[in-house]
Amino acid sequence: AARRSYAAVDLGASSGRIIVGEFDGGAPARLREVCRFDNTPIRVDGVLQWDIVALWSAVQDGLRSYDGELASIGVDSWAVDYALLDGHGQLLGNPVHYRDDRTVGVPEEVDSLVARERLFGVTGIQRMPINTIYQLYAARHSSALASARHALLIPDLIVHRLTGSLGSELTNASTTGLLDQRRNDWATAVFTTLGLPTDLFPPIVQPGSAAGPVTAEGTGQEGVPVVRVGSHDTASAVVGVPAQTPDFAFISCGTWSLVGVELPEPVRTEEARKANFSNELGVDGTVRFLRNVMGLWLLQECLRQWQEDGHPQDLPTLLEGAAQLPAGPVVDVDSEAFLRPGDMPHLIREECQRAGQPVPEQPVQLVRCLLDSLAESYHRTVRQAATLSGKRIDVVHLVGGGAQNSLLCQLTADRCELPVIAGPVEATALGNVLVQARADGAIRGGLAELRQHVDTGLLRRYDPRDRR
Ligand code: LFR
Repeated sequence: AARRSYAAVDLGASSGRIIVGEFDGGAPARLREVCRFDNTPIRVDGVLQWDIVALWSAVQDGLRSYDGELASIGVDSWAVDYALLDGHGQLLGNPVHYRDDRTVGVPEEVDSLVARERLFGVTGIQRMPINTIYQLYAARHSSALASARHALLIPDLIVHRLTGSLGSELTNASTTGLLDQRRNDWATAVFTTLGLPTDLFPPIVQPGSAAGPVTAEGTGQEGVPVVRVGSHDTASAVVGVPAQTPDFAFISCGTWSLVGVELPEPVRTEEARKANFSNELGVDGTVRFLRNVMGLWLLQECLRQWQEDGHPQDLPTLLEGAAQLPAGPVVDVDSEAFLRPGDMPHLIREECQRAGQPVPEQPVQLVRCLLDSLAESYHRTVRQAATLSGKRIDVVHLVGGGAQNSLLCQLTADRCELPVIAGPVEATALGNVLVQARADGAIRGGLAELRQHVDTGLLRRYDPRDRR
């Protein structure tokens, strides 16, 4: 068969990349990185925001630099954040970063308008200050919102810039806390109760559907079709999980760690709500029943702080050292204390102190502490996901950047007492191109078949070590 190439534009909280997946009829897909760029949030007038102009320019440059022929382009990105557009489709400023402190105390305010039980019963989403619902409520009196005609989630914004097409892709819309999962449509009653315009977000569109050809100048790809993929990066990452059995748990490990199981139906029970689980919608009508765990953010922020303090650390050296240490103190990584940018080493030490644990002083001890703490949270969440959903779990797939961290993978296998299959690192881009290739007719089948196109050469297995 002729070779077909699909570009995944994958924007993460700390970096973006464009990866081209090539299919020539046989498995597996071949991935080729076209470009990679930093995504560095900026603070303007005290507000933490995404530098959307820089991101868009990087996407344009990256697409233009690709010299082959593309069958289509798909875009995925992090969830919950949105950009505002006026009636002419012009951007009304940068999207605010979900870690900005405008959401402090907001979930509690919203509780008094919509009961938590009811909101979970409608939206199925874990209560986190970062959710779109809380961000929008915090912004309800802003002048930007007053002059806005549309709100677009980040990948939908990039698709709009590429094609001019307006839509809210389903998987990412499900993370907002504003989607009625019983109808897979916007929860208009919730918008109204919160005093938000009900037509702010464009209508829901399905992953796998066409968004139209590229019309944007400066991309060198005018006319190439844009396909809506699982535009929530986690939705695409889980498509890219190389599962060989339905009985798997996943950890999509980047800036965040999304830990859970794939189900045919949501679990919106009181127990699930109390355990703060989310039912995120996936490709092909699947549900990711998961919890957001704080993830490598803790490590990224420690490294940033040490750099800022004039004591830059070499990560490989730290990880080697941390592997030699015995297990030490463990903190609750999901504490809101860690959510926003700050002096992470200090915050972790404070948390240890509060919990009456030994305080990790050296960077290497801190790294060991946060990796043990992540592994502990992964273990707890995998176990809860199984209990709350009744699903059996034989293996844990750890995908994303964290799959490169062999100490984290091993500690996870040890704590979960399950084998961990680590990789692919670029599962998100892979899931993105798999959905495009299927829409194009180059590959066929359901998720189980798509997953056969993962290159097993990219995987590494970690077995749990005996605990003495
Ligand atoms: C991962 C992710 C998570 C989401 C968080 C914030 O990149 O998309 O799924 O909860 O970022 O958007």
